[in-house]
Amino acid sequence: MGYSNIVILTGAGISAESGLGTFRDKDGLWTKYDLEDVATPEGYARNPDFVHEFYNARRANLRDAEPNAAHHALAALEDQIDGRVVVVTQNIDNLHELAGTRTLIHMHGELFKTRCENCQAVYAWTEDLSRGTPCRSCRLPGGLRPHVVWFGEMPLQMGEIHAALDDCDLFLSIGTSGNVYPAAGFVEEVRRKGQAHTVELNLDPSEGANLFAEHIHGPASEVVPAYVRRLLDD
Ligand code: BJW
Repeated sequence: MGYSNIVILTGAGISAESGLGTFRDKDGLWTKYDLEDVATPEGYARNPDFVHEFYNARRANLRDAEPNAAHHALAALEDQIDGRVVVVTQNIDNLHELAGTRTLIHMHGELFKTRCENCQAVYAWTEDLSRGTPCRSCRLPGGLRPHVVWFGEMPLQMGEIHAALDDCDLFLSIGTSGNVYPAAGFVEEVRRKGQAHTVELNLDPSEGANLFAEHIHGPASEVVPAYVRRLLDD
């Protein structure tokens, strides 16, 4: 195989076995919450307290979560392969970095960060947030929101992502249902260039499964370490 430029897109499925819920599975977050209420700027403007409660509960969950074998395998791949590995995650959890992944793009933001809508400061935040929490930078209350990307907002670091996709010779998509753009369009972007092998590793076939050249179905904690071993053995 001998790949030297690998881009790996990850989604909620890679963290499912670490105890963090997915969105669109049968017990997923979007079966319990209306995404219009908790994952849009309009929902936040209507009821900021409700949105803070939603993210406070997810922050509390994340404080107890640990990376699983799939996160560790991707970190080992970056360490051991003779080439470049870029992980682009849609997840707002910190499990890739806890496992040791270094080249990481959080395209949908980070749960353990907050952003001030008054002064635009972004900084680490692992505790509860509320409307009254004053910003550490400008000191004003009312401006702190989760540093996450909601529907209708622009995902982060898109220039770096497109550059990595342009150069890659292997594109892996792990644990994502392929419902949310622009991430769901990355495989087509890679295919248009024509130079990369594309592989989906997911519990079930995703929305865009037919766009991938190779499919490996099963729990991420099993299929990802096995695939990484294959890459490192070649
Ligand atoms: C396992 C497993 C195990 C389970 N092992 N696997 C038409 C075309 C193009 C775009 C659009 C369009 N219509 C609308 C849009 C825009 C919109 C969009 O895509 N909407 C769709 C619903 C159609 N996109 C946006 O708005 C994005 N911004 C944008 O496009 O900006 C452009 C722009 C903006 C302004 C002006 C001009 C242009 C932003 C999207 C933001 C998404 N945000 C969320 C919330 C983030 C914060 C938070 O976490 O609360 O991101 S929504 C949610 O979905 C979250 C996720 O990152 C994202 C993707 O979900 P994911 O990871 O795929 O999870 P699931 O649950 O769907 O799937 C899990 C999978 O794992 C399943 O397949 C399982 O089988 C599998 N699995 N257990 C392996 N153990």
